[in-house]
Amino acid sequence: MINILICCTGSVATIKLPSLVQQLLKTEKFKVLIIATEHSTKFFDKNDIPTSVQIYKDKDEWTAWNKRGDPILHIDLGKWADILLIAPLDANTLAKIANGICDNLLTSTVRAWDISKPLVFCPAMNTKMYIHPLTKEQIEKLLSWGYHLIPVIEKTLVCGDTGVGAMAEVDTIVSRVSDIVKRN
Ligand code: PCO
Repeated sequence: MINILICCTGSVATIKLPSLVQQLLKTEKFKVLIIATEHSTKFFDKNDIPTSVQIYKDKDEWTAWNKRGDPILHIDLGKWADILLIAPLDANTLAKIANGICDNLLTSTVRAWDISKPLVFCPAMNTKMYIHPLTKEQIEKLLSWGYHLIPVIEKTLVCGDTGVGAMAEVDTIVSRVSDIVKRN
């Protein structure tokens, strides 16, 4: 089995999280854990995620540690995972990762990631944010570290705008992730 750690952020594309988890489990290749940022929890109902899949949030980092020797969650989750999948990666977290900021459980786990293991990211954001030159600059930085990009697609977004910025389809993500683990 391959341990996959899904990290989701505050993009509306997090509504696809239950379907992403379901499709990954269906392949019978993956054990799944989730890190959800505070804002991402607005976009899914934890009852739509199988109970076998634990969901970690920021507060878990601080309840897990009281004294020397206690688990340090962002390190332990990184050690557990064979592959890290950030889906969706919103503009804010993309900017944080590109600049080394680690101010929550998700970004701390990414900051401590062993880059010899695969990290896959699926951006999702409004078209105006996506076409801003900052996005390209930051994505290129992640690519220069060997991280794998699953590009955005063009469609009518939840806000009504039509353009680039939507997260790749779940089927595309699952098949790319399967290819990447086969190669590693
Ligand atoms: C923020 N927009 C986003 C764009 C991400 N949107 C998407 C798609 C989904 C529905 O097909 C939500 C997956 O529209 O990826 O965060 C303001 S419009």
